[in-house]
Amino acid sequence: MSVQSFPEGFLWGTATASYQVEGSTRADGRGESIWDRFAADGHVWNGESGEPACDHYRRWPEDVALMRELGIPAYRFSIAWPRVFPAGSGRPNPAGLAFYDRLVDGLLAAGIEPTATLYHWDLPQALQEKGGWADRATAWRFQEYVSHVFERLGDRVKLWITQNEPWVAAFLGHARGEHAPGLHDLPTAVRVSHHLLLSHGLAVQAFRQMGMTGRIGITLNLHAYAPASGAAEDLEAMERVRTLDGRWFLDPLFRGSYPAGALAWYRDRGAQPAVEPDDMDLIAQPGDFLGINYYTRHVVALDPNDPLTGTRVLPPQGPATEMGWEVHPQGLRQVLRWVHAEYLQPRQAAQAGLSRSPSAHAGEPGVSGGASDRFEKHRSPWNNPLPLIITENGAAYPDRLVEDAEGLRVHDPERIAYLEGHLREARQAIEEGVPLAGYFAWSFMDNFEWALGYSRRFGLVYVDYATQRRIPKKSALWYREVIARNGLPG
Ligand code: NCW
Repeated sequence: MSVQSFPEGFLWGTATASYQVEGSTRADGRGESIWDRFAADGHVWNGESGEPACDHYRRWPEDVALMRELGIPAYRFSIAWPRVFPAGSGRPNPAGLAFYDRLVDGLLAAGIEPTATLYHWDLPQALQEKGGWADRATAWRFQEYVSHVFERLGDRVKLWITQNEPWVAAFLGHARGEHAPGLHDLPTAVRVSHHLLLSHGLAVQAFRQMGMTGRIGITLNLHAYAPASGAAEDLEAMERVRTLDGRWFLDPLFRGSYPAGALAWYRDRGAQPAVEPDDMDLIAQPGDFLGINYYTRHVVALDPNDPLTGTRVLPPQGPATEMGWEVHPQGLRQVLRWVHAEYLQPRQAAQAGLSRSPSAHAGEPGVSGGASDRFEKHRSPWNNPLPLIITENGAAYPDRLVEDAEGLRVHDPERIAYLEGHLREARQAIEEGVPLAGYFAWSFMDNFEWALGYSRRFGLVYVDYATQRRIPKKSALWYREVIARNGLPG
């Protein structure tokens, strides 16, 4: 059979996040998080919460064994800040970090590359009470927390993600009120977005100062866009929303400034980031990779009634997932190419023009980029100065458990088609010169889908919540083949 191969060294994985899978929200001294509070206040579908989720806190050995069986080379998990610092700062809780210590050792023993996200939305509630991410000081509390984590796990974790989807944390959490802490205040959301970026910069700074040998980057959620019509106003709406969502984070990270149009848009609405001297330099420090979560395309129309962006996203015309998100694999390639051309290439050109790079790791990736043996072995694509990694991509469908002659099964052809379509586009982007180094499917298993509770299943592995039994879906078996071949059937 012919195979459409991925580059040697391409990193295949699956992803989860602490609050979505762990459960045990009160075990071993864990503090309350903003999501515990948001759920307790009744903001989640059907009154659900992250308890017990997938009971991953206790069942992780079984989960790691299953990953191994499924041939998954890397596992992206997130660390719950309230386990490590129950009050957000001050005294660390040794039992909290001990959990991640065991998990990391268990993964390595199974030959699985641990990939840690430092913030996937579960802020300690104690810090929320002091202002949360709207308070600049939270970025420094984050730096203390992550420094402690680097100290303890940095000898074994070689791939780190600072912030997951800061747009979602800032705007869904503080302007749209759909996520914790459930605020409806645009000026707060804009302040928060700056402090999230600042916290990323402070984490990178600590990572470098501590001489860590892994790689660190941030993960953004990026959509593809199309205008609802050829009318100038829809084109303008599309560009505006691309700027408010994507460029709002990419420009500070890669160019050291917020986009002027977005600043003006927010200023007209009484909102602005509280930028202090040196903030932008901290934020723009080069990372070692950029993580991209891609799920869908937004077809955008002007909508003067929308107070936040003055636009709206049209309902999908074609196939959509159970999230109501349009299935648009071509958009993944568009996003990868766009980020590469608009942000990665200009930065590399600028760095090539400097006689000495300001960053210790930028010149000789794969050498000073410091990598585990797994990465060291491979020359490509990890030796690109700034590779991209798809840190999430996947789909929710209404999966049903069926019993046939072979036992319990979940047939999920739509998810397989979704993943295959997106992987074909990712591979095409690589052919076209995009330095894509890895792909993590969201998610390893069904889990707590935030405000939608357990009503959406993104997993490659089905979770029967009544028994906590795990049943690999057909898509998991399909993914195992893709990984084993390092490619798709031709
Ligand atoms: S909700 C969301 N997700 C899902 C979640 O399970 C995961 O933790 C996240 O990283 C799957 O991937 C991410 N993202 C929120 C996107 C919301 C888009 C809303 C657009 C409104 C205009």
